[in-house]
Amino acid sequence: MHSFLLFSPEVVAARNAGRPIVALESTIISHGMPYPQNVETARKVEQIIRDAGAVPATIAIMDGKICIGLSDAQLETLGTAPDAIKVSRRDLAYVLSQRLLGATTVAATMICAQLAGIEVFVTGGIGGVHRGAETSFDISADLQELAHTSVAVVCAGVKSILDIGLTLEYLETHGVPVVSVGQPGFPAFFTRESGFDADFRIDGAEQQASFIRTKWQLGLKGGVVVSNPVPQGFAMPKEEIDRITEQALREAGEQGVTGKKVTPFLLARIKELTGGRSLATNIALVEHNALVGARLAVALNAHAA
Ligand code: PSU
Ligand code: MN
Repeated sequence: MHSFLLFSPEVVAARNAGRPIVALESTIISHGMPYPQNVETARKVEQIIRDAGAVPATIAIMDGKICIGLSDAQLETLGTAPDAIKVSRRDLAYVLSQRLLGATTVAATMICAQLAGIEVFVTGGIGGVHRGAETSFDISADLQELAHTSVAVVCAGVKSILDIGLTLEYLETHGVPVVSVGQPGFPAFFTRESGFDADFRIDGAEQQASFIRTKWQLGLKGGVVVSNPVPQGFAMPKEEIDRITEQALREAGEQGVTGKKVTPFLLARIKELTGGRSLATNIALVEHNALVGARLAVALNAHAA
């Protein structure tokens, strides 16, 4: 086993017993939600996964180790630390070797999950091609990771802070299948529809598992996006989120926000501009993704590799 990995007792027991494990990212805790809702949500999501018959493994970088599964105290540290570093593929070796506190993005969590032998990962939204990427070159490393790293990522689509059409084009170019659950449409995080269809609608966990296992058995490395819309009743009004997104994007441009700061800036501004209402949507969709991800992990575990 990789010397950088440190498994929690719960995850060690799950591995020994061959039980299904679901990875969870930590940037959503450190940079995606305010305290204390971030820590409360992290715990709730872990419990939803347990109740559905799988074992949660929240991933973060601490004390020179890739921690696979965090204690309550570690979750609290991540949720309150002002200096947690957002870690994507580029940052991983730096934060590990310098023994800094790191919260993993979708890209970094996929890398760590693969190292740990975990096939399913649950998050809120993935990164993508930013609007104006033709001049900024701002394309999330999450997409390259999906191209190369064989982990299924359950999410609620991508936010309309991004160019959703270009994000789907990019995924197609790199051979990353985009599955939708319960509807043909690819969701847009706060809203159930983006105006684009996913590639394949597959509603059942068993059928999703069969598809994903077949892809990997064919030697087709790389991820699969399993997009699950926010539950009805928790979605935000489209006009409101469109208006607020435009404002947040304008402010990011005016303030010269670039690089890895762009996504956290936009997420925080949207939360402020919705008066915190976007947070309830965010929590509801992550919880629902946890259920879908746990069921998928259970089904994949039954389809031996
Ligand atoms: N999109 C969201 N919520 C998030 C993120 C993206 O709707 O919390 C986080 C995830 O950790 C994702 C990262 O992997 O932001 C992408 O950042 P960037 O765009 O800098 O690659
Ligand atoms: Mn970026």
